[in-house]
Amino acid sequence: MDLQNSYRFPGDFIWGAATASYQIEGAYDEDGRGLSTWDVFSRLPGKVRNGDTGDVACDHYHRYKEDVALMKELGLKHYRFSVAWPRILPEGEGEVNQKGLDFYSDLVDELLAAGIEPLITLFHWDLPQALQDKYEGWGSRRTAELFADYTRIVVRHLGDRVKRWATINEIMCFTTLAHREDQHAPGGKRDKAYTNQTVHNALLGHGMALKVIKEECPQAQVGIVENLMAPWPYYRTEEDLKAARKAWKDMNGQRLMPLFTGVYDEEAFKRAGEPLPKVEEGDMELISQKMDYIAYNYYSHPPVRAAQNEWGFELVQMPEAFSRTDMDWPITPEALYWSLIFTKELFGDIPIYIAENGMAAADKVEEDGSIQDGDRVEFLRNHLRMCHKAIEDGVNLKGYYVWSFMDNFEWAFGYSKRFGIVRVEYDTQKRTVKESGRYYSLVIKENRVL
Ligand code: GCO
Repeated sequence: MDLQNSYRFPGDFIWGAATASYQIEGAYDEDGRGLSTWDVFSRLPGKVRNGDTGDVACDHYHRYKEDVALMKELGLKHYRFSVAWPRILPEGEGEVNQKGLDFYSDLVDELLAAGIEPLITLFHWDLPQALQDKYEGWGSRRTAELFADYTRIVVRHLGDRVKRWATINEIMCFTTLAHREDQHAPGGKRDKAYTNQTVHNALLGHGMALKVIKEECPQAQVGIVENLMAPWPYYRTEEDLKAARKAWKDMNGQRLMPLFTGVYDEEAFKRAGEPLPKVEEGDMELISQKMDYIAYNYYSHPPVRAAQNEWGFELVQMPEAFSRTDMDWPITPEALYWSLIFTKELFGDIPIYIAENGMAAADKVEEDGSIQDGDRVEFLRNHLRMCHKAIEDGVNLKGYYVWSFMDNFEWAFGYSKRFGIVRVEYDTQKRTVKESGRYYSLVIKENRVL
């Protein structure tokens, strides 16, 4: 058995880890940072488990040097993080906060000095509260325009050193989940017409920002990060495969079809009984500008099988005892493989990054202080095998960023869920590399699944 050559990845494969500003930075009112919608939402009673907030989080704002040193120790070559808009523009527009820019500039320098290449997400949900108050946030086109202005400021400042950019992370979470389920900031249940308009305005913001980045830095690699709905064939039969393909297109269509084709899938809206958003002239051209890559966050998805109903498919619910993460999400690596295949079928050879993948586990600290998170090791191994298989089958998968570099504020779940390959002790801010961190480190070093 030639271990060295089994599950080996291409030489230029991107191995990284990901985080997001509100989840790790803390220092919520320091150095001129304005409030974000998450600062406000997390303070509303009952919205976040245990009343947790991101006020301190992992205190990364003060400890970024230590964190970058740890990344280097682990051999990470790439790091995805997000910039907090309210650090740069406390009011969302108008006066620029130099100290906010300095923080990210120093972070980028620290990373580059450690041989780690940054991928910056410009919006990972922490909208300046001022824009929510003044314009209803993403309910208004104005926010899309201001997002482009903010993007220009950040890219002018960091674009000489940062080559990879993601405009927006997971549109559904701060639009649909926020306004239908009231689970995410800014919250407040709204009707479908409003919700669909927030999705459109966010897509527009993506398009406007992409244009700005290309104007400022023509060489930059720019894309968007979407949470992948990943229906996959329950059985490997032609019928189930056809059903899964259809389900995949239907479920991701609201965002991926306009991004790739410049049109909304009217049929899909009709079937779901949903109003199409109001679109102005030129919007769809902006939204569908060519991206350099598409990035997915993938965690879990049930399979589908063929069904005699109006959809042509039905979801197969996994049994209660099926293996699940600490979020209660079934562990379904096969779904990732099929989504990569369907992307190739629908959108051709556009480079793909997995911008997040990982699991929450109820980690236990052993007596010797170590964290033997074998469940997370197994999770990573099985998902990486699927990535490898997809590449073998011709998919242009270019990179993988594990979620997350360290335990952090898991939105409505507060600090109760741990996704890190590094443990954070919140009372002391002590970092400890978990077994999964060591495993991932070795994967990177050997460029193969171990
Ligand atoms: C997400 C987010 C992350 C989450 C992770 C785990 O994009 O949903 O980008 O912030 O923490 O997905 O739920």
